[in-house]
Amino acid sequence: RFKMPFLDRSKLAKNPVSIKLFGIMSSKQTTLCLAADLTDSTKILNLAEQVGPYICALKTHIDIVEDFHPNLIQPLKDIAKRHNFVLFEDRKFADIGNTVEMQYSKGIYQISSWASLVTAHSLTGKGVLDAIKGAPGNEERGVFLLAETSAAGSLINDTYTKATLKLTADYPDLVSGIVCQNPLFSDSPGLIQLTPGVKLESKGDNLGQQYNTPDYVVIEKGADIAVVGRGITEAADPVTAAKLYRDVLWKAYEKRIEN
Ligand code: UP6
Repeated sequence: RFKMPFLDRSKLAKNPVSIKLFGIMSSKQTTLCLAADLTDSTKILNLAEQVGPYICALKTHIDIVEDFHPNLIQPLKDIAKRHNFVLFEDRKFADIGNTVEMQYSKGIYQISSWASLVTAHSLTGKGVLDAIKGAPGNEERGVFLLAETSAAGSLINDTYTKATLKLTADYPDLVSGIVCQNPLFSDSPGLIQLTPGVKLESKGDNLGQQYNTPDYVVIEKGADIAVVGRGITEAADPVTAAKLYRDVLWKAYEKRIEN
């Protein structure tokens, strides 16, 4: 678990999006990434606008949007710019490089043209990263590699996790950080630990999601950015919930760097 403040770590980061993220986290005092897992474009835009002040990143699963039209992208980008957060498409690329290059830059979503951040599995090895690195699109791009998941019964084992970290080391300019549940990379403070499966009420769902509380993931498990989806989207008042998660997560971060 890193005790070094984000601003000091940003000086050690090599990926431009992680440098930007560390800056946003410090200036807005938020480590909250909203998982905007909604299937309606207007609802996504409204939520993004309302919680914008409290988040450092907005994570999408763009392929679940039922009324998707490319027109969604510009207003989303405008909101992200106005509220100073990063657009993050959780595509979890996992195919051969050539296919990933097309999935990342082509089709109706053209992810590389708007998402500064994407997730990828390390399963198929370096081809995924080479593809994302070389594909046309935004100059500014970063990848979060999955080294662990929050899912019960996940097939990822220790060898896979370690090999993922090794792969990361070969792409310092491209990889922003790691999606994981434990502090795995104490030797690389420039990387960001992104931890999903976070909820104040840490009871899972009926499809294997496992939750931990904000305090636990930040203080005990070293999360830098916490991903919160249903804890916010399904709250009676999502805006109040987002503010609450932001406050609790930031206090936990301050406590971690103090000790
Ligand atoms: N996510 C996980 N666990 C992982 C990786 N990614 O939950 O190991 C993603 C899910 C979802 C979000 O795809 O978008 O984080 C969690 O949402 P929730 O808070 O509503 O469970």
